[in-house]
Amino acid sequence: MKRLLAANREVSVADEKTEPKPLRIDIVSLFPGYFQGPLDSSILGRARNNGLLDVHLVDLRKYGEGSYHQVDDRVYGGGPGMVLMAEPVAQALRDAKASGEGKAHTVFLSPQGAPLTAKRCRALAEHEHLVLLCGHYEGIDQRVLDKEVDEEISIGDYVLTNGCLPAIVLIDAVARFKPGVIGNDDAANEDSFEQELLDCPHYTRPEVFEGEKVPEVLLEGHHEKTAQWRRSQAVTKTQQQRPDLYMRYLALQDSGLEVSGLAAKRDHFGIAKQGASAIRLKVRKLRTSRRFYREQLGLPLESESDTEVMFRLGSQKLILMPGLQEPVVDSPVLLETELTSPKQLQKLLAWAEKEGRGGALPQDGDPTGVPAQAWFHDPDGYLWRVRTV
Ligand code: 9WO
Repeated sequence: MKRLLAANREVSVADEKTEPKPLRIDIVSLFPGYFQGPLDSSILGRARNNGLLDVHLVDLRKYGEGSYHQVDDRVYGGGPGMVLMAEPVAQALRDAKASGEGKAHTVFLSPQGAPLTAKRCRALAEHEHLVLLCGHYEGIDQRVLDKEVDEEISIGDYVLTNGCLPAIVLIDAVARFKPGVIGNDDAANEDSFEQELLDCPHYTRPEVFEGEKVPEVLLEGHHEKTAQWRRSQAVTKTQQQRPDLYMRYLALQDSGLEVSGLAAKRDHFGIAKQGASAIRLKVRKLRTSRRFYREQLGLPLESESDTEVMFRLGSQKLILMPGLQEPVVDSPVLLETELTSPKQLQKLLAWAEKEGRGGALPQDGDPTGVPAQAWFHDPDGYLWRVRTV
């Protein structure tokens, strides 16, 4: 890391033209004091010292009306609480936008915003000037938002007392995508979220801590085996902790050429796409499963007896048989089917979300539209991905 930094500095002295332009960030808020610690410390502090980040604080209070510098007023239509007035916010934003050289991109941090993701951070890092608007009280007059804000972003589904902490979170997450900020230019790209998986566990000295050893594979110095182990740890962790991300990961690596333990397991059982003519699933109660697959999923029944129920699943047969004692925990299969109507998907989705067994999947084309894809664990724990046609 040290060597890289030194090298960067040398380059910038030797050839000023190749020096990257700093990302200018203007933060418009009522509490400039919020930003002191986080932006001065650690990696963000260093990025500012190295000229990679150029942060300016804009005190909204200075744009207030009258001798009290009033910035808020009561909300039209009644109800408790105060709202930031359009005029001071508009003036502050316009000044902030004009303070940079290039075109500014203005972001309002709010619980009503679109989720902050790695993808969004990467896109934000491409701008040369960001203006971040931090709200306070119950919100901001909508008219100034409509006029002056390019994008409304949320860092999560909770309400805070103001938008300053979200702005800090955004700056931190975006800065990591600026080459040079985290030393290694590739580090942000290698990050787990870019690969749709959570991180694997890490270990350092000593080899034994309170009786717990570092996993053997990490001590062997075998790079390929280490990479494989990390990968499979990441997959398992993602599956257990974030089934939503896990489903996205499966969806994205549809080609199924993974060598991880899980993909191998999936292969072994045969997923709908991969050749096997029949998939056999042990279930706890034949009747219950039959009803779920028949009614909730609308699978066509092929044949049935006291000991077996056979459905058609695409070009394959899905054969249910009794014998499962407990629901499966890490589903060994990914089953897929197409639903006949958006209504059916909605019903399934409502059930899955209520039971905490699944959710909607992002659409390729239109992320805002009615969901056309969902995932869930069926009553026996088997993993499904369903879509409408
Ligand atoms: C306050 C409030 C009080 C009663 C009923 C509803 C209410 N909503 C709000 C509210 O949303 N206040 C916000 C406070 C106004 C904008 C700035 N504030 C804020 C931003 N809180 N939380 C965020 C935020 C921003 C980005 N990601 C997550 C949360």
